[in-house]
Amino acid sequence: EKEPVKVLVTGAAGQIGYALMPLIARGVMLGPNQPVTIHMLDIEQAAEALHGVKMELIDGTFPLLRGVVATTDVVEACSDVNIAIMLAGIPRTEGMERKDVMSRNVSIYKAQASALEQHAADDCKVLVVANPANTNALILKEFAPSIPEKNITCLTRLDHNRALGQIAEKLKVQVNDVKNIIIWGNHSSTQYPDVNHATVTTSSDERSSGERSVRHLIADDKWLNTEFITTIQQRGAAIIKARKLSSALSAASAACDHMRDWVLGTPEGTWVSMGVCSDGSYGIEPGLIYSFPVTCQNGEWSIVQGLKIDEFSRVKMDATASELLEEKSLAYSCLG
Ligand code: NAX
Repeated sequence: EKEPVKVLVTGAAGQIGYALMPLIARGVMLGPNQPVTIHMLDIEQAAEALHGVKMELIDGTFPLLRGVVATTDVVEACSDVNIAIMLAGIPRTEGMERKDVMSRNVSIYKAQASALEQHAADDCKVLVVANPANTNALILKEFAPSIPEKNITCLTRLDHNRALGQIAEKLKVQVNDVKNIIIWGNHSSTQYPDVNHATVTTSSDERSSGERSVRHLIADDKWLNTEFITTIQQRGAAIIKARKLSSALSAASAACDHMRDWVLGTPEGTWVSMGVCSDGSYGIEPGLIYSFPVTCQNGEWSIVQGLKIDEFSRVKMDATASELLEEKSLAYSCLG
């Protein structure tokens, strides 16, 4: 039998953690034949709640779940983990300045960078979900220089999935038949959801089956260039408005999709969006954590090359890159 994979979930007593851990324990993230051990980390004030979640995981009698560690000790939490899902964060509450939110969050990532660097397994793959996701991942990368850059990513798969969902709804097709959307840039309202290369698999009884471009099928350029983009950019806010809580089940599901594709590979001919360290592709400043279209194979992602970028896209890709540069300098000024 396979050795269990150790998965760290930080901020595990929170909302996303509650939706995510049963998926991990059921094999949704790493496959139905892969045993797992879950390391849950949260802060002292959440210790009791964290213990409650541990009790529920035991009560879930998940066949793949070989152990649960619930701790407030970051060293114990990070020890030998192969995968780290970083949900820990402090939400922005009323009256809090953007700088305060940034400061409190990036400090967490600076501290946890060292713990991961010293105690995680050498090949540990890191997914930062907590906001500001790209900038938290950037700080983690910069303060954990011995972790290979390629092992540090942030979540934009939720935005990617939201975009697939909107196109499927518009065309009344199955979401599974839509692919190759791209989320460029920051997981924020400046992100650019790009459908220029997206396709829909069409199959019918009349011997005609194949891939048609989304631009061709949705002839309404105005909708694609305005309403579609803002719907995706504002989807998180729309969910908060409706639920009075931020996205959790969809975020947990997207985190599983991100890790599964990274570890087990993307299907032939399909790419996904991941926030990864820029190598300068598409003119994006090297070193920024920016969301690109990627394919994954043998546990490694690579940025899809050679896509044609029109003027409309260029402007939007640069705007979200500028925001990330500004966040980076704000983060450094907070860390002093
Ligand atoms: P919650 O506030 O429910 O949970 C966060 C948890 O982190 C809390 O239990 C808190 O005690 C814990 N925590 C705080 N500081 C910690 C520390 N230093 N060490 C360990 N644990 C610590 O938030 P939740 O709704 O679960 O969201 C988690 C994060 O994901 C938030 O930052 C949120 O903004 C972000 N999101 C990111 C998304 C993405 O697509 N990238 C989408 C969903 C979500 O909004």
